[in-house]
Amino acid sequence: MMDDHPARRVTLQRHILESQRHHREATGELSVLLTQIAYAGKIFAHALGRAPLAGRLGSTGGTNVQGEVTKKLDVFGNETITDAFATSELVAAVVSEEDDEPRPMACGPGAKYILCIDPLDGSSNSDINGVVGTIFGVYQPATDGAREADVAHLRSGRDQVAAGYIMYGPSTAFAYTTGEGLHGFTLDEDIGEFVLTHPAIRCPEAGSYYSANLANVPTWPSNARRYIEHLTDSTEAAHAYSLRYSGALVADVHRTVLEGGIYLYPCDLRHPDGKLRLLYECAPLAFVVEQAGGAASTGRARVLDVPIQSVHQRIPFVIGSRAELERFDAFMRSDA
Ligand code: FBP
Repeated sequence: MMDDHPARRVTLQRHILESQRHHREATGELSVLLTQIAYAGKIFAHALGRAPLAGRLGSTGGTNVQGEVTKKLDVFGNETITDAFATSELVAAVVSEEDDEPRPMACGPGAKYILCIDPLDGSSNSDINGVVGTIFGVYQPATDGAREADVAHLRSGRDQVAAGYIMYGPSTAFAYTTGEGLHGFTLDEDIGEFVLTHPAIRCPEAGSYYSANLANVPTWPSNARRYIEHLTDSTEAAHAYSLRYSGALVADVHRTVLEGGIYLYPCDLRHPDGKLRLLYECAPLAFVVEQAGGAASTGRARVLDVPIQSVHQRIPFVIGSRAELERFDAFMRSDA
């Protein structure tokens, strides 16, 4: 029940600063960094709402390093978030889905963070006024403290000190973790502030929704195919399941942390290593969902334990309620 006097509401900035107080060693840099991501998110939310009016729909005519058609909004989102850090001295480099290589940021010695972003998640939804999102992971690789952080020192998703997503839907949602639970905010456009609406989100232990591109099932590994057959076989499944697949990972994960269930993108014939990217899609969402009591797996390993080998590395990705993940992993271990 929200207290109606706006002054009493907990804004994102206040929430970040209050959690900073729990850390004597904190310098405030991470707090400013998170606030800066939220600021860029507000700018992007506004631009998304006006995109059809501002001629920002459609593609640029080019492709990105992934070989995907680049949308004008991919570029705008990427520039908006990267520009927010260009002169901040907070971030040594930005790794983005839209850039071939990490972008070094102007920074002084000791910039200890690497920001990894998927500026426009669900880009296939962007021209049809569908839900899209932004995903971010803040990594603090081991450094000797003298030099700034180096992408080459990133080891795994465990190097993250913060992660989250912004979902641009009927309302704009911001969810983040710094390792002290998952907290959700809603943009109050009247006052231009993200306000706490979903404190300490807990992902239900099990759920009735599953999300997957079923068109790929015929070329999934046989165990994963067996798992989906099990889910959709009412005589076998623990309970009835319904399919929900929005085309935007952020939206499917947001529903899953709030209502339970499972999202799957295993490897398949077109994506032999999986489709989704470890550094700026899978590892940030794995950190987020684990902080809400859920889990994330490749089918063989916990996503946060996967060693980082390249900035655009892809992995098979399954995420959601703990009981659903345990069941999926059991199928992947079994001799189907
Ligand atoms: P983008 O970041 O390029 O949008 O790619 C990720 C994504 O669009 C996810 O949001 C979504 O769940 C999935 O890929 C959809 O893939 P497919 O079209 O193969 O089902």
